[in-house]
Amino acid sequence: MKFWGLWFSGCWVCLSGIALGAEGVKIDPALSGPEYAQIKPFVIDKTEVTLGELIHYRQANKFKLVPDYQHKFPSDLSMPANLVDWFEAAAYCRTLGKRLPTRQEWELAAGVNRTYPWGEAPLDGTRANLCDKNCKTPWSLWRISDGYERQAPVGSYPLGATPEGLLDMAGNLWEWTATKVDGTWLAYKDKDQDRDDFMAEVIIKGGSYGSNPEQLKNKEFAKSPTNFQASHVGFRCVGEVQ
Ligand SMILES: [Ca+2]
Repeated sequence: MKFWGLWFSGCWVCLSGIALGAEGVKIDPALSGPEYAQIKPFVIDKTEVTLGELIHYRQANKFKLVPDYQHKFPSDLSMPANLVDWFEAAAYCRTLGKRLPTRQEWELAAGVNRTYPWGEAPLDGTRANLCDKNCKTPWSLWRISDGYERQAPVGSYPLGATPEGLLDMAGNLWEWTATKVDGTWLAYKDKDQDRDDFMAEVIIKGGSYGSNPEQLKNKEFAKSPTNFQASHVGFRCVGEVQ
């Protein structure tokens, strides 16, 4: 137990020094075209939520930390939070007065009029963390190195930013949305969640360190069961603008 205490006291030191995903970027949907004018402006986290932020949240909410916790996560607290199911991600956002983005909000933030978050320039190891030569799969891109086999610290690829400054919208981790595969919104209901919601599948966006370039395009998506905890799925939150 002493080890855990030491580790977490170190965590607080680290927390003061990492880029927090809570730093937000305002998106005005109307700027993307009149067809989006019905969507209200929103603020979206600049980065994926970090491991440090998730640990802070779990400590504050007295989550029971299992003994193998450390082994499931990398020790760098600026890494993106992962192994987080949809409900915990939504609860985290709720705690901050925010929520998970809808698919449409996420795509507006990534850019509906461009191929990648940064525009049309082809992918290389400076713009996103994807399945490069370090990835060691049959679809690895042997001519590209992004420097990481798996996750990278959030914000490691500034050349991959959107014009507004959003980072890792392509790659690093897939990101939860609040949109089910049938296109309807999945509401987070704290302790009164509908039983069917635990069996639902939602849209995830952006691709991950294990993805090919096609999956990192703004319009692409995948789907995931809400109760899935995966090392390649993380999240960021959005806040509504008053
Ligand atoms: Ca991402």
